[in-house]
Amino acid sequence: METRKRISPNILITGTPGVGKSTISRLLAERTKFAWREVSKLAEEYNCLDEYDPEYNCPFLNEDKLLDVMEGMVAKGGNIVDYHGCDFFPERWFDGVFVVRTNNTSLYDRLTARGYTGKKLEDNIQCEIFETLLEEAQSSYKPEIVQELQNNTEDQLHSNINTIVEWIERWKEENI
Ligand code: DAT
Repeated sequence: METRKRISPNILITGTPGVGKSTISRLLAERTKFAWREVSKLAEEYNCLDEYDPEYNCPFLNEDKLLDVMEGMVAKGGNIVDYHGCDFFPERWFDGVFVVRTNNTSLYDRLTARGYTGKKLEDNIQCEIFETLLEEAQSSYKPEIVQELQNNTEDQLHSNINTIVEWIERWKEENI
């Protein structure tokens, strides 16, 4: 089947919890008028959560059901998809994948402020140290569409928004 070209790109914002995905997605959605798709919220809203995982104190995501829900949303482009995982989305959904990164001390402070403790805190810090999401993105999407964004400071936050806005403008010049 021939896939119809999108007139606006779909963007995936991924990374360890606490790196700043929602902050970036919210500001970017305000600037671009793209739709911000918070996968965790969509999963709750559309009942895509299965039984409880006692180890992490959170429910399992029913990925197939979520993908069915999201397929229609992403079809036309102009979406910012925000999630701490990226290997289960269809590769064809995304034109640009941005992996947000934060140094250990800042991430520790942000997650502690969020109330994370013990194993949940340690696992998320390890996830960032081992570049788990970066590797997941690099193994799931073409390398030329995957970009890392350091997001430790307010200055970096604003420059990251500008980087993505400029990327969107370039994509439009090259694709429509
Ligand atoms: P995520 O959606 O990846 O879990 P978030 O957007 O909720 O992360 O951000 C976690 C916290 O960090 C939140 O209190 C906002 C803050 N934050 C995000 N980006 C930042 C930045 N560049 N500089 C300082 N604080 C930032």
